[in-house]
Amino acid sequence: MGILIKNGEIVTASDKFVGDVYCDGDKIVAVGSGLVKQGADDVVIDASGQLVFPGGIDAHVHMELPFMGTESSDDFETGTAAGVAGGTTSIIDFVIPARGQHLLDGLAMWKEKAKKAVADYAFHMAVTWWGDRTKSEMEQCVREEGIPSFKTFMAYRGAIGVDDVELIQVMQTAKDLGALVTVHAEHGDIVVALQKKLVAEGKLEPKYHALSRPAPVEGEATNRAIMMARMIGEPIYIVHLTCREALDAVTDARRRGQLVMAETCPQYLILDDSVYDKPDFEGAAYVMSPPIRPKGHQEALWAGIASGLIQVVATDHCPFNQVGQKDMGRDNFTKIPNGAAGIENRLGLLWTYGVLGGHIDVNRFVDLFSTQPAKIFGLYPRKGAIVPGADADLVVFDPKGSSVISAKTHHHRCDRNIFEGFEVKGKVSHTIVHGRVQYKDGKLDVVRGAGRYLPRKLEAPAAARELR
Ligand code: DUC
Ligand code: ZN
Ligand code: ZN
Ligand code: ZN
Repeated sequence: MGILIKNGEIVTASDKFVGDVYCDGDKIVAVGSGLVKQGADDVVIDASGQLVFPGGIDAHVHMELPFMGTESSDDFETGTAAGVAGGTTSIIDFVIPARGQHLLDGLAMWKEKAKKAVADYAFHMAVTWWGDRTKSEMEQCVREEGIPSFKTFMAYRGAIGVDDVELIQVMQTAKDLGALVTVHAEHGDIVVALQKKLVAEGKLEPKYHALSRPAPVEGEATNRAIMMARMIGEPIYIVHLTCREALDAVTDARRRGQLVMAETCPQYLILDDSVYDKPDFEGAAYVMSPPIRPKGHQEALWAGIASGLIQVVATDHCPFNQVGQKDMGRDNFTKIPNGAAGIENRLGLLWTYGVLGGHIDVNRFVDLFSTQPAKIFGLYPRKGAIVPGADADLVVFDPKGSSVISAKTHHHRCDRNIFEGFEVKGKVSHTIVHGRVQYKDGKLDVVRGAGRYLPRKLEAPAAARELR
């Protein structure tokens, strides 16, 4: 059975034209005009007046992550389903072994959890400590498991965070393997010191979370990670960049010709730190790391996108319920699990605030949402492209109409939405995954376990070189 999408405006990272897409089985087989049905039972979608995008790739999510004494509330099934409802058809989750746990033992756990995904998934491997076997296990990740990207945390010292010596070892090993290192850049020791000081002063409410990790904490760590990568001669990818200080470090690196890539997330582009002033512990919903920044940083991030310093908009989807999870920190902000839901809303927010807000054009929208993550992380052109041979993962988007984001109607398994009440323009009319319509007119039709693991390979991080 095939799917024929007729007369849509097909938008890729580089093109925009009215045409048809024909999918057979789980692949795109033809893109052109005047395409006709091949089989009697083919599904035909009239996309006139609508846009057709490659399915979104969220390169930064955490499904059922054991973290801060609890576990993120979306599992691989509910989280990928929420993604499909929001036009995201592939995720890259992070295997995060506990300190002392071997990488491959962590990977085995994540493989088991991910079996219920409804859409395709890949893994980054976090190196959370350095042991005798780390080097050979990193090699096995790259050569046998299809995991050529590693994650390090400069924050969360004492738990999953690494020190500078460990970070250098990861970078050197990744360089030898042709792999890419991604970094959560916050100065972990300073965060701990600031937390202690605030707690000692009796400053315990959610708003102090933000004051315990101010922008210079991120700027310093971003610059330090970039300098270490420069010493080693290894590219680096900064996850969830949130502030001017960190952008400045990226700007300097790029001026030197250093290959530094950066990602940000909708919450850092759209929200400001006034969210932490909400009464009744509601500020806890916005406790994530790095925190939401003061007014001003948002425009700087949009400018960073416009000038090409930032390549990817992901979500850091890591939901925790207000009731039963966030409230563990009711008396102490340092105990509030860090993270929020976002995978379902990435498209609508990036469209509304990015494209309609005049910051990016439609091609750049597709690039940030799908094509760059595919290129940087070794999924292109199987993902992130509308070409014959690519996976039949597509979004048909109706730019007319609008909706209001709410925890009452979202598909995230979470009792809060940090964009509650925000109006987004347009709507996903169809999400096609593996050549099957899995979301249509507001209804999901997904299959638990239908998602496939995506082994990846980097062409000597050169795929990432095409910086714009
Ligand atoms: N930040 C979060 O807010 N949650 C998960 C991990 C992280 O780095
Ligand atoms: Zn092991
Ligand atoms: Zn992080
Ligand atoms: Zn994260």
